[in-house]
Amino acid sequence: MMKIAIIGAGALGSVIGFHLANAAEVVLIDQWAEHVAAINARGLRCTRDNEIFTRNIPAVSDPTSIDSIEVALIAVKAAQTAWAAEVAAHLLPADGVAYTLQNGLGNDEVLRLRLGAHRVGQAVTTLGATLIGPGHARMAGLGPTTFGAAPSLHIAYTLADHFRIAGLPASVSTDLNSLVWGKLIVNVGINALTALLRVPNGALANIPAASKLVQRAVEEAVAVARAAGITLALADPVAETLAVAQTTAANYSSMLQDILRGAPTEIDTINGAIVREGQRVGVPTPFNEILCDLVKALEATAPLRARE
Ligand code: KPL
Repeated sequence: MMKIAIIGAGALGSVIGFHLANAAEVVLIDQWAEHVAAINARGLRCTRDNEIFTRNIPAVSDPTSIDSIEVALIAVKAAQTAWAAEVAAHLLPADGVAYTLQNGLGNDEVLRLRLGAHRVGQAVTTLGATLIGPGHARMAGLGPTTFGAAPSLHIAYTLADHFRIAGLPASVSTDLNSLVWGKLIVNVGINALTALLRVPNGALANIPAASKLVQRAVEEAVAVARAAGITLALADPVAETLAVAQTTAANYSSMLQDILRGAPTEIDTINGAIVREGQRVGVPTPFNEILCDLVKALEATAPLRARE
């Protein structure tokens, strides 16, 4: 059986690990000690369609005791990517590959710097997941996962096969960049606004004043993508972003979840990436700049928040 380490067992990592344990030998690695202790004591719980399932999967915070890992799936938040790169460097053999499933732009570069380009792959997932509490995740939507063909077509197909055997839809693409940007644009439109407005995703699709803000964020990002020569996998990016908000209507976006638990957000790799790319290709991005500043101010003012 293939031995896979999931580095970052938050909402996404836990849901993937839970399913993948059907098809592979899985070990979960996470810095949150209470979560790791709960998984080892009571098993990893996963709520799916209002039913709770439990599976015994080993979890550790300190990866030094683990060996013979063939592939690492990176599912940490952007702020922990450098840590994840160190862990992967320790765990993987010379020909082992780390695939990042993270949101936004730039995480793959952090991994490449530590592991080398020949050992880093990227995947785009539209799986929806929420962490309910220590040791317990909820599958919020069974969207497909696409693995990039680089750096190893063989490993990409092997991972996609393992996902499918585990009940998670998956495929391989030679044109991952357009999917990476497609997902980025959806996150640009949904994540910061749901965090700032403190609403589930559906509010952005159903309340015209909020949909208008999604449109502004997305249109700027699309202009940057076009100037950067990216072929987008989305035919109508604003409509498709609003459609994702509708199909995930009850979901709290990952950025809203970060804000609610007082954790750093991924604003720099999402809206911040649009601002940086915009500067590089000469496209102004004032609306995304303001979203970045507002989310950073939201993070920094958390201890002072007025309560009812
Ligand atoms: O990817 C997401 C996220 O929350 O990060 C979406 C698609 C917006 C679903 O919540």
